Amino acid sequence: MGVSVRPRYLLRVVKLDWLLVTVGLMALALLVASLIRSAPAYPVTAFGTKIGGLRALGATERLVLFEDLSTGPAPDWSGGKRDDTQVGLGAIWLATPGDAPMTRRIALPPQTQRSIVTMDLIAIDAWALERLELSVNGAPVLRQSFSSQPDLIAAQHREVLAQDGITLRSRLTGPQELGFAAGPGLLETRLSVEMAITTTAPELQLSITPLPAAAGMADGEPPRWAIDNLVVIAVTP
Ligand SMILES: [Ca+2]
Repeated sequence: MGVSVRPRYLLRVVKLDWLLVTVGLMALALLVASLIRSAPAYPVTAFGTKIGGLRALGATERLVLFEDLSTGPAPDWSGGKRDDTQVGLGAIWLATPGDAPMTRRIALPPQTQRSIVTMDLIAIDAWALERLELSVNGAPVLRQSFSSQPDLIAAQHREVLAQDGITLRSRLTGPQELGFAAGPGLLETRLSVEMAITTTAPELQLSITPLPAAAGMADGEPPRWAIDNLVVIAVTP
């Protein structure tokens, strides 16, 4: 009896191993395929070249600023403070108070013809469609309302204000709990902005101004927000 059971058992073990090998190979093939797909050739857009999601500098491009706030001196925004108390958010530049605008002048290298600016604006905790307005050289280019309250998420609105010489695109990520207070409606939403700005001016002025909700809803305490990952690239001849 034992002799007749043993081969069947062995056969089953061999079958199981092949199944594992096959699944493993399929997983490897899928991984390789996804790696190949996510490593594009060199797409050149108004916002520069990205390779595998990372920004690559061309021969005529110079990195003016790269601020993830994890190291380096405090940036000279007109207000705010560095905050690294929230693991999920990492180091950010937190607006204080939340209803005060923040402005900054950034010197550009001589002969700059175009600058490319990327940054994240982060709406923290309780937003009820209040807005952040981004301005370049004094002209508003983008207004975005935020909320992580389930009944208001769909009403978040992006308003792009066309300005000569400025190409802009933005993307909302979240809401997602990243820090500060946790609870329903207290999640964080990240607005990633990319701008290509045609400019021969010696400096670039960026402003972020908090605005009330467009619908004129009663406002309580101004909601918290932050800036992160500011990158400025200058394009010269
Ligand atoms: Ca939160």
